[in-house]
Amino acid sequence: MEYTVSKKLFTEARKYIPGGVNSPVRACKSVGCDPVFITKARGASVFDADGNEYVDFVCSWGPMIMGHAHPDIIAALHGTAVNGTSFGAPTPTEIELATMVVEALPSIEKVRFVSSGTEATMSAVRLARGYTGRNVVVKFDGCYHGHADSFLVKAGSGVITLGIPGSPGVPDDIVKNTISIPYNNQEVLEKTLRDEELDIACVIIEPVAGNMGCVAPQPGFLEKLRSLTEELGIVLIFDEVITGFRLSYGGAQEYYNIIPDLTCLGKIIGGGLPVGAYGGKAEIMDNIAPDGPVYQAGTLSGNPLAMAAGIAALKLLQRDGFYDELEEKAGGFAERLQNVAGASGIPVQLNRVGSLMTSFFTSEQVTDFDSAMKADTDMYAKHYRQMLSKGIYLAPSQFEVAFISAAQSKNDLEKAVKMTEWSFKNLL
Ligand code: HOZ
Repeated sequence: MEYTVSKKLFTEARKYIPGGVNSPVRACKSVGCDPVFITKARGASVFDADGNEYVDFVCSWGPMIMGHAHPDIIAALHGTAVNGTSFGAPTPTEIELATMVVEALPSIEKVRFVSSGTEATMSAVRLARGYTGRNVVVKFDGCYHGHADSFLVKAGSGVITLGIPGSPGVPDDIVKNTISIPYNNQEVLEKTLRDEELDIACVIIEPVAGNMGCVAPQPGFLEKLRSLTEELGIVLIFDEVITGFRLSYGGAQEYYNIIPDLTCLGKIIGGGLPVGAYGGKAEIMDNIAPDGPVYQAGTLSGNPLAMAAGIAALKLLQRDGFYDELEEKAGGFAERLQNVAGASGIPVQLNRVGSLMTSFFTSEQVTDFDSAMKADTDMYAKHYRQMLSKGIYLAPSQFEVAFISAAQSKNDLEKAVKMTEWSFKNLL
């Protein structure tokens, strides 16, 4: 494949944009190549500036669960845009989307829209602090909740991918209010939460970790977390930016039947447009301004284009059997990949929950940050480049997730299996 135009664009981008990108992982540093610049996407495919076509397993980091440029979402956008694109004022469509979100997510009685997942998690933590009058946030090593100050302690996604130490730029006073503990470790969890001196306001978790690669909660872990937080009056926040409307229509909380106090959602509720939301028990949500004293605001919050795309997207996800079909497709695909790995002799741990999966290049099970870090990232980098060269677009990091979408056809997945087989043969 030729990447001449993308290479030129990257040189140009680096003159004006730090690192040539607007979000670090996509610079492809950890996979040892330059990024391809995407110019178009349709269904399961993305196309780069050189005209190369790829089967897309990034899916805009999750929200393109229906594939790209779905006609219903595009029609909703056209229909809305002609009447104006931003008012900074209430609109009827935000009530419609809010109602859909409240009806879908078991934990949400009231919801506030924002413009990104980062804004959602940042605001949810502020709310939990305001509600409890306490300061400390507990998170889990390798989980990523966006780039707000409180979360950049032992964070996943680009922070692990680029091996960034600590949190330069984040004041010590903020870091000392964040405690990061191992995922899936009930003993440390209980000891930490029961420590009365810690003044814990909330625990925030990705109920399925998706930013150290895909790591499932072990049986009993989320249950333990819920019962302890309930007993101790600590606000439990589920960061469902990846899992919301993806594992099931009601997200991970419906999938595992664990109801948090607050939930954060991201771009999937905007059909891929810049949207986030946080919601939960009315008793907690009523503390947000203007009803309560906890401040949070935004001109683009509830933006009409994002609301219209979100309503169209969620309507598509309401189709009977949608999530069962996605599960079957993802399960079949994972099984094929597992067989390919087995036959190749390459050490691979394939972690999958629903339509989220990661192939870790390691012989040990991956259940937390430390075991994820044992993966051979050089091998992943080579695999990434080989797959790209054969038209398969994977996440440019070992510590992200591959997303299965409704748009990927049997042929698309078959192609990915064949190319994986070829790539594994050429890895050693
Ligand atoms: N942190 C995102 C993945 N979990 C990557 C965002 C992006 O580069 O768009």
